[in-house]
Amino acid sequence: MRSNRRLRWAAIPIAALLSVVLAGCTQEQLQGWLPTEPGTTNNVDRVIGLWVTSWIVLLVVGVLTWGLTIWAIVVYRRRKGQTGLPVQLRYNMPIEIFYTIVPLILVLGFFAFTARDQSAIEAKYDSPDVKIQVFGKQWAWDFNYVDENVYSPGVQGQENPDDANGSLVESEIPVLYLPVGKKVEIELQSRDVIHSFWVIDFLYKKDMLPGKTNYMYVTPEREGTFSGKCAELCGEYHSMMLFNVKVVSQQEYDDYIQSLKDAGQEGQLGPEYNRNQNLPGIGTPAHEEE
Ligand SMILES: [Cu+2]
Repeated sequence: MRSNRRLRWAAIPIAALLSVVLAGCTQEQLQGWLPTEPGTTNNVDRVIGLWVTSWIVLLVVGVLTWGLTIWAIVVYRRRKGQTGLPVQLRYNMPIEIFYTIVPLILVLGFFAFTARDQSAIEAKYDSPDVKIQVFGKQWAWDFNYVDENVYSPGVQGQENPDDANGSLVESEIPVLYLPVGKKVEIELQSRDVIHSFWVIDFLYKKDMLPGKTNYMYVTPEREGTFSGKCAELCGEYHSMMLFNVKVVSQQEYDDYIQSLKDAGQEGQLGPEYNRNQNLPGIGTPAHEEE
């Protein structure tokens, strides 16, 4: 009974401490240090929710497990004068059922919530407002604005000569413009090897495979400039395969499209520029519609 009372007295300061700690959480901590802000796209909050909830569940399991481990070590430690093995416990059915059922529930739970969120994030837009086609290539990106029939070819990032840390010249990095609040379909293809299209703040990346077309569906909901990278080691200058996504108002988007037209960049950069095109035995990569 004495330890019970001691526990109760300990519970009050622990609860107080916990509420102070949680109340003092920064936004960064509340979103589990994910590199974005809530509401950046229609999918970001869902990803943050799954990530943070999973960590809370795992930490609770972890604290219980560490607690029981330490408790067993302390309470059942070898005392002065003890020899031989302590009493061995086997075939304890309640414990065996417990540690079979609980992990099963955890794994099924993580699977179910992941599958639910994944199918929501991957849901196809039947009538997207904007269609973009992206080609990954060693080591840059080509962007086609499909509806407006204009394109923006990317060149490899250029190292900043004034910076010993090897940063890239920001103005040379390929830029993809997207209008805010619009349903965007992004078609992903590769001209040579496997790349991966990763917009960091969107908390989403998808592989670009030669000869295979992938899609991502996203509605950007916050204006701003967001960093993108190739997320699949694709050769010597993989680290320079950067891009920026500018989420802008419809007006700015239209102005940008007009600037591409003014620059004469009408038409589309198609799969005919794929490097694997000319290898023996390889025909035109199938341009899959679905
Ligand atoms: Cu790459």
